[in-house]
Amino acid sequence: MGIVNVTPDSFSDGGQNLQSEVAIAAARRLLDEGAAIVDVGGESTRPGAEAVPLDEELRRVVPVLEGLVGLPVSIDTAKAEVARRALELGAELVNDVTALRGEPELAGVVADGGAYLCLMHMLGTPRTMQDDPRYDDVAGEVTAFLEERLAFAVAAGIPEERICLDPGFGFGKTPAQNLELLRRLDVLSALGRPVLVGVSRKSTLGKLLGDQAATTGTAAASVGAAVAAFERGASIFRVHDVREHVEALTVAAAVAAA
Ligand code: HH2
Repeated sequence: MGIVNVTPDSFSDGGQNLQSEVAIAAARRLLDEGAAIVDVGGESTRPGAEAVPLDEELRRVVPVLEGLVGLPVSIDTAKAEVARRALELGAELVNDVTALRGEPELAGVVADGGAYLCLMHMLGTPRTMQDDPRYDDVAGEVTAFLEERLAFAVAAGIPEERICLDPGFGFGKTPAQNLELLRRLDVLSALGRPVLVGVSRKSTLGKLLGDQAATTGTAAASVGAAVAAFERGASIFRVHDVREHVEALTVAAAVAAA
């Protein structure tokens, strides 16, 4: 899954794709590099980010979605109306970092549109999530949360076969908690739904490489984390650097299958 952030303030690529023609070209490039789908988002969820009003989010993403009709697209939104417009324009998957807790109507939009859905774990909100997050057992608690959200989504009419689960790296987790969650990803994989991971360029990676003030990580560090996630059952990788991940994961998958 290639990332296309149509925002002024995303943590690693903010402002790059604000013009819709630039975002459309970026999305096409990610697909050429081997992405199976591109995830278009108009609201940053980086730590401390403010919510974006509906009008502004639509203004950012609709022209990009119009330029990608016929191509495999996911919409990264927690807003029912943004998802509805995206599905009308051919998006196949709704990637909701609030796991259907943001807007109750979103579940019906996904069900009625016959779309795929990603449910992600987050502790708190982007504004507050990095204020001293605590867990007794991070892998168990994240898995229990996603199991409950999966049941909620199914009860709202979304077929279970259309739902993937994401532990939400960096969303209310310290670097140590992110690493433990990654090491114990098999606990989430055991639920039997496809696991999506978004570790790409996240600050935990930069901190691991020695910069305690890092807000991003490198492409090579991201690939290392993705391979570790693959080995623990992840099958969908939300990434900025598609070519590097496709190459590395092709090799990791060949080793697993040999
Ligand atoms: N991470 C971000 C945004 N959306 N969706 C899922 N399912 N999983 C993630 O880990 C995830 C996500 C944050 O990364 P990015 O889009 O690069 O930055 P920003 O939120 O600042 O736009």
